[in-house]
Amino acid sequence: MSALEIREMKDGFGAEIRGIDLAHLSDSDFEKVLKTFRQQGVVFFRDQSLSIEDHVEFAKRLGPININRFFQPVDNYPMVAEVRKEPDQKVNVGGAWHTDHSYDEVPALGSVLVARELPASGGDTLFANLSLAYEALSPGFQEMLETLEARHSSRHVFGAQARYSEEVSGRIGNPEKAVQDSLHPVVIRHPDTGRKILYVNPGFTIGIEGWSESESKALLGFLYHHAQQPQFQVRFDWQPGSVALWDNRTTWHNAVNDYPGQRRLMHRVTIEGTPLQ
Ligand SMILES: O=C(O)CCC(=O)C(=O)O
Ligand SMILES: [Fe+2]
Repeated sequence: MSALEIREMKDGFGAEIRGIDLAHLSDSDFEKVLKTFRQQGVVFFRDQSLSIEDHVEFAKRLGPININRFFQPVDNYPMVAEVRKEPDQKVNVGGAWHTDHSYDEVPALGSVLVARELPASGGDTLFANLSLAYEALSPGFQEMLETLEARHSSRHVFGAQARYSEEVSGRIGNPEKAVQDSLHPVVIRHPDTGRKILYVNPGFTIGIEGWSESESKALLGFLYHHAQQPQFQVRFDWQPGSVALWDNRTTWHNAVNDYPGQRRLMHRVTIEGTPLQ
């Protein structure tokens, strides 16, 4: 008998899964984790003791690994990205609402983030559910959004002209690889569940295709304001042994930067996605 226990955090968004060891997960428990993950968009685990190898092995059960071209990897583990903030560093990685990899033609499915070193307090991560945000809009407005496409880019964040790498103390590299833009529908369907998702984000979306800059700004500004409402969010307080698995299509995330003078170190493994529809 499995002791797996699922505690939903908000109706339809976010769940803590207890009573399992991710390093020794049976196939039937893995299926339950996968099902919950697809329904909830983000799932959390407590009290794990994953080695770096265990972390990679768990992520591989979800799909092929995507090696992020901008993040510094952990020494000898190219598949594991370091999300590090040192005590003297002011800006953190991911400290504003965004969706990882939306600048790619085929954006990553999601990531498994493992806490390695935490500040005494603070350093939570916020997640927003973009299906809930979409579903709260009026039908006529939803219909209009479904006719649109948006352009996404990595240049303004990871490119040579961007100041982000400097701000995060050189923890981001390879600016010459920040040359891809991609075009995605403003409303996508989740590849596994078919549920509709509002797929624009403040980090990487640069405009609505065919619209002027001011028109784009007005619409995106409204959508961001709408999606950032607390009823679409959950907040995760990291403890030693905590692990998060999020879906990049359904969710945004935002790493709260409220622990000045302290170190925070996370390990991230990212999983390849499938083409968006
Ligand atoms: O450090 C975190 O909580 C998340 C940082 C982030 O944006 C990421 O790992 O993609
Ligand atoms: Fe991120």
